[in-house]
Amino acid sequence: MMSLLGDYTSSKLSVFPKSASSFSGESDWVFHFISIVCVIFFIPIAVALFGFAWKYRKAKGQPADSQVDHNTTLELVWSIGPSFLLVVMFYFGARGFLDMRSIPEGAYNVGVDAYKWGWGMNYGNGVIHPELHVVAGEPTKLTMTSKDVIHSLYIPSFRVKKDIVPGRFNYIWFKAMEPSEKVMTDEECKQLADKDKEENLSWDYDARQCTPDGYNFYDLYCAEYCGTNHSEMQTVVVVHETQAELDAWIKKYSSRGDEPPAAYGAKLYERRGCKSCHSIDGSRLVGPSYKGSYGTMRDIVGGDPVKVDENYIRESILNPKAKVAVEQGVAYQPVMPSYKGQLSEDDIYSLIEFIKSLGDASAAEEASESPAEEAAEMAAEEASESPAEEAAEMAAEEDAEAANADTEPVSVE
Ligand code: HEC
Ligand SMILES: [Cu+2]
Repeated sequence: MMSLLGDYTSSKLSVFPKSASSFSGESDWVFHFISIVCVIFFIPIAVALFGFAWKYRKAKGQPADSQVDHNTTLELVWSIGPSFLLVVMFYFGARGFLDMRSIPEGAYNVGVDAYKWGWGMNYGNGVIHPELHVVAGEPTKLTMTSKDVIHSLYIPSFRVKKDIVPGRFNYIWFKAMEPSEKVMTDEECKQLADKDKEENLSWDYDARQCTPDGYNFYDLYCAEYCGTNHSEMQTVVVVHETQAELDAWIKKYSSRGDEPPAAYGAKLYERRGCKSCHSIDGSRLVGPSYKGSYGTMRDIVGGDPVKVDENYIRESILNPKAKVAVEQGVAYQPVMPSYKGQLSEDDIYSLIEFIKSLGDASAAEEASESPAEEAAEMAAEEASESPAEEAAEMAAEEDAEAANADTEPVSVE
């Protein structure tokens, strides 16, 4: 898990992180203007308050009498004078606000899925990654929704923040001005990543101050500080110099390529947030550990135990509420979000292979089955399902989901 602060402040005098979007100039200016006006008024008012209290105090025991008097000129001056200042504040505040609210046509769109406890940035074509990658000088629009509770996306350097509410889309836009620098070569990154792999660690953004692709970055936080781990929902924004560079980055993550499925599954496990709820060392987190689970019998709520096999894992990923796991007599909270439409069949296959690679209780009995036989079996299974059947199934599932959504209150955990 990343910990705090990659952003450097713009200067030793400033408390703000570096200003890096088209909003930050005006936002900082208005903030400083209002703060300075407040201080300019506060000091003389406070001095006069204490001064007069001292000057007109009475000795102990003397009865109080009213000093109220009226001076029309004075009252007009101190009412109308400051109201001009308020109008100036409102004008600049409203101008900045409207600018943030009017999303330019043709902005580059990235989908944002917030969940307990992480982010999935959706670049289309099944490419979903926890890091936010955008292009410098181009408007970017974020289309944001939550899978569970209310989250809040906050990019301090860009001066943008907005709540993300389950069951609806919220939008923000920004124009990043300064590209991230490539501070580590691919070679260096690879060496570090290999070392991490040996030691079973994940990439330490904070210590290295760069992403696994070698870029320095801006911080992205969840600012909904009201539940267990929102404060750990930290990720990074990388600003590419050109669209071509961004496209190349997206392509790199677009599919498994010729990587072995289990190794790719391990990456998805980190990238797609399974890691925040499932351990691979046997410890019980929000969900069951994957370690040695494959091929064992799993108790479920309101049904006979089921075998942890390909179909059960696939169903658990696409429709987690269908069978809710029980371990040592204690049922898990059914909080896993559905990944339906979010993972390709190959992704799911890779995740299954990854879970298998963490210990396979059925390895011995299945050893006799050749890979070819297995593939044939899977193809046959898929073929047997007609499109009509599938559609009916999906409709039924959606109904069930809708029913769930109705009964589940929106909680800000
Ligand atoms: C918010 C936490 C959370 C996230 C994120 C999450 N899961 Fe789960 N998962 C759970 C919980 C809780 C259960 C047990 C309850 C249930 O069966 O629905 C579960 C159950 C499972 C099971 C059944 C395991 C068993 O041994 O019975 C599988 C397989 C699984 N998840 C896979 C995944 C994969 C793959 C991902 C990432 C793509 C993922 N989960 C992401 C919480 C999560
Ligand atoms: Cu959050």
